[in-house]
Amino acid sequence: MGRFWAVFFVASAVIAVGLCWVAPSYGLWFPGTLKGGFGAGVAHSSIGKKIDDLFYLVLVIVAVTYIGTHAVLGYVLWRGATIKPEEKVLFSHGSHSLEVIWTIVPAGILLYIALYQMDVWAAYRFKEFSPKKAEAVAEVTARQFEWRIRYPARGKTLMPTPQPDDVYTVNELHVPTGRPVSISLKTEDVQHAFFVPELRIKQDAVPGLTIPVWFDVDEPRQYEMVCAELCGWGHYKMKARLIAVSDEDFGAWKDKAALEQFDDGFKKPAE
Ligand SMILES: [Cu+2]
Repeated sequence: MGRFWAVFFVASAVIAVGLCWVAPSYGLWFPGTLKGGFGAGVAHSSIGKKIDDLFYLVLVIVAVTYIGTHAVLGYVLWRGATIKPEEKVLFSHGSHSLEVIWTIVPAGILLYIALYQMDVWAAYRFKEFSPKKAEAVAEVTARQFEWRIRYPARGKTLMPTPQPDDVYTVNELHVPTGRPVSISLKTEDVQHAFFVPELRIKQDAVPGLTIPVWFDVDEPRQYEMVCAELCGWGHYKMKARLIAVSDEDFGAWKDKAALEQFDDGFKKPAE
């Protein structure tokens, strides 16, 4: 039976690494465009790519540790299972130097990760380090159970309070691609979380706060936008779309949306 467990623990490590290796080609990895091969599910924002790099760094460290510990575990189990009756068994009360090593090494690794990720964290979360020219494109207000979005009219800047010529959408956030933009995230009731998996952008919406969230989108297409905070019975319904389009299309969409919104049914919109 001892041999079984020795093989089991070594095999589990090999299978886990193998699964991680092939998962991207089957789309069982990060959410993103499925192109097959390694790198499937690439992030579609610049900060998302940096977050993925951090993920891979941690994954490699964890994988090496995991394989190492399982190899040692397998070896010890195998030796125990195959020991001959005449062989002497070694009794040990622990090793002080080993204890010191496996305390200092993980502490060093943790410290390294903590320092290494600081730039990404700062660029993602701190206003001073986020792109200065990120245009405030919309105010996104979460409520049970939908997203209400308010945009300034074309050529105007987003004001903290609603303006008469603002444009509104529900569950559809339109943004231009290729440049940093920001949204003002709010909630009308409980705590929600704004999450666009393919951009790796996630931010809680906290009652009483207006939180700026910046990102850029590299490819014009539709992305899934969901609520990532269990916010009530209809949480599952807070599935929306982030529609990224080129700069010209964004302006044109806004004009069209404004015309439709302010159409009073009497005067036809100008051709
Ligand atoms: Cu929600």
